[in-house]
Amino acid sequence: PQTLTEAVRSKIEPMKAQVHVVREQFGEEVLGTCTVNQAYGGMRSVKSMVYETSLLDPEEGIRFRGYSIPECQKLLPKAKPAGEQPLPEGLLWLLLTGDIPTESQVQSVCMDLKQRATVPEDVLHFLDRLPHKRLHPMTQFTIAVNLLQRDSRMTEAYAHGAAKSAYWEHCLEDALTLIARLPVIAARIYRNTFHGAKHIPLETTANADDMGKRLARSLGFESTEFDELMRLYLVLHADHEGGNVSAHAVRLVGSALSDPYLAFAAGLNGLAGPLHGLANQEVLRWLLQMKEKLGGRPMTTENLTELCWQTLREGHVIPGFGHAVLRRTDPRYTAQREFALKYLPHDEMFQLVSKLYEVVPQVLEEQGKVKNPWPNVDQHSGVLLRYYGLVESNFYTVLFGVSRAIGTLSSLVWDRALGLPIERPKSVTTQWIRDHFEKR
Ligand code: FCX
Repeated sequence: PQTLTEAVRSKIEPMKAQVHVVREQFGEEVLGTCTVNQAYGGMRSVKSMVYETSLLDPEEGIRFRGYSIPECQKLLPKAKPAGEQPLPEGLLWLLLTGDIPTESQVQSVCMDLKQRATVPEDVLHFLDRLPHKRLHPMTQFTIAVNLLQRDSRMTEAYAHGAAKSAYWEHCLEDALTLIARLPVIAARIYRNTFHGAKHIPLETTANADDMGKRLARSLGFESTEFDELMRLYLVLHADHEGGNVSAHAVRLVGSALSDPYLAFAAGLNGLAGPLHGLANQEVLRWLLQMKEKLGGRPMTTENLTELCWQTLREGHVIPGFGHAVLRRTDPRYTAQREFALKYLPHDEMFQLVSKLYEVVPQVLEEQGKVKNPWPNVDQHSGVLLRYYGLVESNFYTVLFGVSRAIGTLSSLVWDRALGLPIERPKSVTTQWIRDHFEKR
C-alpha cells in the first residue's frame, strides 16, 4: 500500500486475529503479579499492559517494532541527497505498521505531513498573546495542543455516531494532523519566548520536505548538521514502551475516548516533570553549574566526584542518570554520543559529559541506592543542542514532546483499532491491605 492509512488498515484484521488467538490460548495465564511493595512502589515492573509499538529490554534498551536503534539508523530511509540519520516519517510508518517503509512510502508520509502542517492563524495569535516570560514553554505547549483540539475529527465523528470499528481511522487522522502541526507550534513558542517574537517567515520553511528539517528551520537554525540532529532527536525520543509516564498518560486518557489532542496534552503534562522529560532541561543546568563550580580547575575524576557528591548531599538526584527499567547505558545516549564524536568531539561541554560518564556511575554505585547508575537519553541531548546555539534549556522538553507524539499517538491508533476498553485498575487502601492479610 502507498498510503499510511491503507497500510494500517491492511494490518488490522490480521492483528485482531492474532490477539484473538493469544487470548483464546493464554487468556487465563498470569502475566505478572503485584506485591504490596509494588503497589506502593509505582507499580515498578508489574506486567499489566499490552503496548505494540515498542518494547524496552532492561539490558539492551528500546526496540521499535523489534528494531534496535542502530538497526533503525541503518534501515530507515534518509533525507536526500546526503542525509545519514533516519527520517522521523519513516519511524512513524514503522511504528504504525510494523514494517520498514520503502523510500516512496516515506515520501508519501513526508508529503502528507507537509500538507497538514498549517496551524490556524488564530491559534498562533493566541499563543503570541501568552505571558511568555511567566509561562514555562511546556505549559505553553499543552495550551497549544488543547487549543488545536477543536479540529478533532475523532470527537466530531463520535458526536455523529461513528461506529466503534471506525474510531481508529479518525484517531489516525487526528494523530497525523497533530504530529504535522507540532513543529510549527514548538517553533512559535520558541521564537515568542526567546527571540522577541521574531518569527521565521513561512516561505523559508515551507519548502523543507521533512519534519526534522522543518522543525530546525522554523526554530531559526540553518545548518544541515542541525537538520540531521533534529531528525535523530525526533527518532530517539519517540517511544519507550507503554509504562513511562507520558505514554501511559496518553493511553489512559485516550481510553476514555478523549480524542488524541486531549490524550496527548495529558502526556505532555507528565513529560513536563523533572523525573521524566524535564530531566533534559535539568541536565544542562546541572552541567553548567558543574562548570561554574569547577571555576577553571581541570575536569579531573577527583574534582568531578566531589561535585557529584555535593549534588547528592544537597538531596538532589543527578539528572540524566538512572532509569526505572533500563539497567545499562541507554542506547539513545549512545546514539547521541556517536553524533557528538562525529560532529563536536572537541566541544568542552561534550568533554564534560564524557568525563561524567566515567565518574557518575561510580559515585552512584558507592551511594548504593540506585538500581541503575548508567546515563539515560536526557544526559546527552542538551549539549548537542547547545553546541548548535539552541542554548535555552527551558525549551528542551518541548522538543522531547514533539518527538513523543510520534510514538504515543501511533500506539493510541492501535488501542482504538483493537477496541481496547477504558482503563480501570482496582485500588485498595492501607486499611484494606491490613484487613485482607491479617485475616489469612
Ligand atoms: N541520582 C540520585 N539518586 C537517584 C538517581 C540519580 N540519578 N536515580 C535514582 N536515585 C535514587 C532514587 O531517588 C531512589 O531514592 P529513594 O529510595 O531515597 O527514594 C533510589 O535511588 C532508588 O531509585 P531507583 O529504583 O533506582 O529508580 P526509580 O525507578 O525510582 O526512578 C528515575 C527512576 C529515572 C526517576 C531516577 O533514576 C531519577 O530520578 N533519575 C534522575 C532524573 C532523570 O534522569 N530522569 C529521566 C529518566 C528518563 F530517561 C526519562 O523519562 O526521560
